[in-house]
Amino acid sequence: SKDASWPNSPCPSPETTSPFDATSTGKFKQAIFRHLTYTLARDLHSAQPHDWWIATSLAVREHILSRMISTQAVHNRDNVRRLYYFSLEYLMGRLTESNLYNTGLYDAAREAIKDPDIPVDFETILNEESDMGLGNGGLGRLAACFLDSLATLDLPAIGYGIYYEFGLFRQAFVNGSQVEHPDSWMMGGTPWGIARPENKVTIQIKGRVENVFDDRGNYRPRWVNTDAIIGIPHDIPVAGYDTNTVNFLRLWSSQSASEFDLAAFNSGGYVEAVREKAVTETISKVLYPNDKTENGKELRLIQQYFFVACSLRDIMRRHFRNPENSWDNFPSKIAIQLNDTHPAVAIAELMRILLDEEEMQWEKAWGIVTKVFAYTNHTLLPEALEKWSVGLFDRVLPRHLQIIYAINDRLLRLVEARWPGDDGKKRDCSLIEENGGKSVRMANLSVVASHAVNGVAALHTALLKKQLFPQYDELFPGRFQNKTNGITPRRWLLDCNPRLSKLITSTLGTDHWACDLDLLRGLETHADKSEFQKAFMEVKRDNKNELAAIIKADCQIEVSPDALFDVQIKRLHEYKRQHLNLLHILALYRRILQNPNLDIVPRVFVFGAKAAPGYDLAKNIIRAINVIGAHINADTRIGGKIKVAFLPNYRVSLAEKIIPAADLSEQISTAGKEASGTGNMKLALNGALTIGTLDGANVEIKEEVGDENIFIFGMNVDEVEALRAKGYNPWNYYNADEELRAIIDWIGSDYFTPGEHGAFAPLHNSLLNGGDPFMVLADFRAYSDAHEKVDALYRDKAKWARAAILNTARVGKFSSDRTIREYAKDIWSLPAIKT
Ligand code: B1N
Repeated sequence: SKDASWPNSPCPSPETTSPFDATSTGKFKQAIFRHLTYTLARDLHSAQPHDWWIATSLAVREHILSRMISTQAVHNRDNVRRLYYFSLEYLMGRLTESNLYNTGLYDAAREAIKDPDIPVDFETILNEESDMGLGNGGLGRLAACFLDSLATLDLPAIGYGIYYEFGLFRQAFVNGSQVEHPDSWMMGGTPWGIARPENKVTIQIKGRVENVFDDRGNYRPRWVNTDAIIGIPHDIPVAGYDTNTVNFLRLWSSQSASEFDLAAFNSGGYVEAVREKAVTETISKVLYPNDKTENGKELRLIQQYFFVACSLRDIMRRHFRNPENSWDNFPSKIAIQLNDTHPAVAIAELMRILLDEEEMQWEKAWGIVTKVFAYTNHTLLPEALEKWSVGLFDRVLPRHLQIIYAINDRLLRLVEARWPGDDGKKRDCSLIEENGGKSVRMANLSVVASHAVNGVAALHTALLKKQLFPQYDELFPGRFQNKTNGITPRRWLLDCNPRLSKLITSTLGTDHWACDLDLLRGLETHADKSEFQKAFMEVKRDNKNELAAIIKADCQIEVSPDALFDVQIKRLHEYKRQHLNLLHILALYRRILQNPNLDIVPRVFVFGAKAAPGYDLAKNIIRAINVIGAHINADTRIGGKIKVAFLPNYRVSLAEKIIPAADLSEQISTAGKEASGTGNMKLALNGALTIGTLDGANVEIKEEVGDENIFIFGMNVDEVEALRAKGYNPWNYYNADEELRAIIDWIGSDYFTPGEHGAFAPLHNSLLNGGDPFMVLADFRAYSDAHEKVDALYRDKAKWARAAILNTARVGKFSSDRTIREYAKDIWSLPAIKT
């Protein structure tokens, strides 16, 4: 199968190209000092902790790069089929530690850092790294877990996205309110991003379409008067765990193409020209911080188009530089996965290239497009389904809008053939929404142009077919499928919880569980042994002590590891119902005040959550938790039985500290609203029990861990729908439940904010007069009852330990390795390539 004429042959082996053998402590140490001197120009006296971090990172990086070069050489030489993952978000977290683990160099590095000439310890060095926070939440973190699994499974894959100069904002609290600060994660340089100016591409935007016909009467539109934008790729290597495969993530930064606009320069417009340049460069400046909230901003559409247009050019360059390749084998070499609709404009861009530049016939072009693209839907929430007003779309991408109309014409003809005269079906299927000013429905475009569409958990996929797209499920039978999300067991157990990892490895007698997570089932037989229970809970206690120190440092709150750590960590959103958690905290607080001898298990309520900067109600909920929490923490009457700690600036690296220390995992969304959730999987894997609704992947977690090892409460999807149909009125619950009424009145009073009237009026109002859209009141009593069961089980140390162990033992299904194997087999037809 090897093509000797291909220039990269023969492939050099890593052993011959690696500049040094970093596997020994001595060699690793040499590399650190070499980089300190010759890359950073520092000596031992001037080196700062940040320099030691860069030098350490560069020492692992050279090891990884030699493997990246050989992996890519084999992929190119053998002209392999590749998966291209298109995502506007990658929530990578820190890279140095995970790269050390994945390459097996962790111990060598830790030993090397013990050198007396290095004045900082290993942990301090690793803590120097800023999170690479180029995502909002679950969707962006899923992309990062997928990259880890793709490389680990030796699958040829490249991620494409934007090299945002500013990732998700840093969060601080001022008087309990969220304040946003820019996340300048690149400041001081990052050793993991490798600029590739030689692979820059130029793309076009805006302008207008001239309707021209060629001499045979064929429509040959010309897209003219466009603005040019240059994209510069930056590659982040992605090393698989325990394998030589190194893939990469290619992120684009924007540059102005008009740098040498001599006309402007000569006419005295120099400053204008440079200002214009700055505007173009804003495209890759900042990640939009809106998790599922409408934006519809022009810059966002430009970001989307910019990165997919650059990426398609890059894919074409790679394909056509092999003389054996042509458009005919393009779909057999290339699979593109759309991470939600954010990159869906790629569909129109590939059609434009094929029709206008390659002058291909429509049917052939459409055949290529539908073979290449597949689409993952991540939400059913109507406010998160992307729609672009036709006017805006026309201004930014006039030719693409024409093509979308042309796709729609053919689609509506298909619909007419299938359901003659049915205007309702046409309205449902159309790519254009006609109500309230025309707009383009990106999800409809994505379904129509993809050969496979998937939801991210079984329940979500069922609802996708039954509620969101029943018309397409009928029109395109078999197109919809489920791919339940997963998490990488490397970052989310092996790296973040070394104590538990060590215990698992010594118990199972193998460390292979990190790439075959079903092996954790081997722990089931130990779940009843008191020795093992003791060891497991000792690990948990040590992790809780570590988190307690962070809570002390970041929140100035003293907490005890004897308390039950009750954790809710996720974006702040009404549907996730952090306010339901708050109602329960207030109920407990009130019960203790009314009965100071009340015998409850002491609890620490831990929160981590960022609110979208423009989402006022979410910000009000943050303030309420902080202010009410501070009041409770300061109340000496309750003897420290409950504490509330809202950790600021929740992010991947903080999650890695919280998750190993959690006893209870809050997954309490209104049934039908959370597509999957992935934090639920991370917490269960680390031995936390879930209190949750039958929503998203909670349903499947329950199936795996067993009914006795999870606390399910509240309405299911059918009950939510039935109640909504019958007419939901929160006042009925308010009036019928004395305790609920008291705590809601309490929130509505100024008790917690003396001198400040109506501080929590937005929250209070949303629960009552606002109609309580996420049915918090309807689920309150069931939630409170479930917490009593939690309390009872926690008192029985052996029973709790058993349940916690069985959670860890039984969630192997939720490895992203399993998820990626399913995508590779059912959607991508992607074989592994060992290099
Ligand atoms: O995607 C995750 C799921 O586990 C979560 O349940 C789901 O809420 C999350 C617009 C989104 N869905 N939609 C988004 C993010 C950013 C944005 O601008 C929507 N995120 C999810 C992984 O499947």
